[in-house]
Amino acid sequence: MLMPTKHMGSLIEVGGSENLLVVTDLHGNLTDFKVYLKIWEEDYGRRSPIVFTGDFIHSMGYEDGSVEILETIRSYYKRYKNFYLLLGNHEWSHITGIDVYKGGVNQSLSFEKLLMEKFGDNWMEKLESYTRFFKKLPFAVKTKNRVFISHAGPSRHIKGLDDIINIKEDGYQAPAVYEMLWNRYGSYLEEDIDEFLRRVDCNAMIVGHTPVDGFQLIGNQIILSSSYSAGRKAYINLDLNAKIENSQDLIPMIEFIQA
Ligand SMILES: [Mn+2]
Repeated sequence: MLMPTKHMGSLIEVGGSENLLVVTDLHGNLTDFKVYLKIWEEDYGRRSPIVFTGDFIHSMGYEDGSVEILETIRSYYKRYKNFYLLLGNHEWSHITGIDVYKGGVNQSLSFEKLLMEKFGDNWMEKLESYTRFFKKLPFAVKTKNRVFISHAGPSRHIKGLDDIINIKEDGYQAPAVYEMLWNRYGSYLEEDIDEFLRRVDCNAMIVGHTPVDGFQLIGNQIILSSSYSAGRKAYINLDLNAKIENSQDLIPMIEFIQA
């Protein structure tokens, strides 16, 4: 039976028969973004769905391509129905007005300065339009073969899939929202991952958010670094028809890019 893709509140249930490409934190790295776009467009002819799991913006020290990335993903999001984007904590900072810092640098403020440079007097309108766009973004993907994909997390405040679907109901500063965007290993343990997976009816989860050497396994969670990483850069070519019983089953689907 071919399960169609469904959008339900802040959750996308991905069905269909093509592989799903999973790409994590770009952080304004235009070079890497173009590599992933090329893979999607040339290797997969745009037939496969692709998901970017948030933190598109805020450079980590290199030339900041945040605006170029945003302009492209926003137009692709409108044009292609299999081009998925999830919210990250760095986009969230512009929705809530709560600044994010990296190495003592206020990245939310740096983003505003970048918009001033690029757009002059129109920078505030541009920021508002980006913020409206960020507010449209869902929080998670669940695949038909039971893989849960989000920017970060899990959160103990999620009791079931409905709590993901309706996660924005209590505003962007609700604990479930905060933890699904900010939690790292340590604020949850392996048993929390398994409990979360039971609650959302999945067998493995993929997150970005924490820079690792390509990927790292934490029980049934894979932390994936596609651009901003602690070494290699990897994406997942997720076979939606494979049986996924745990995170180990996803490892053969990890692909590395040369960068
Ligand atoms: Mn993040």
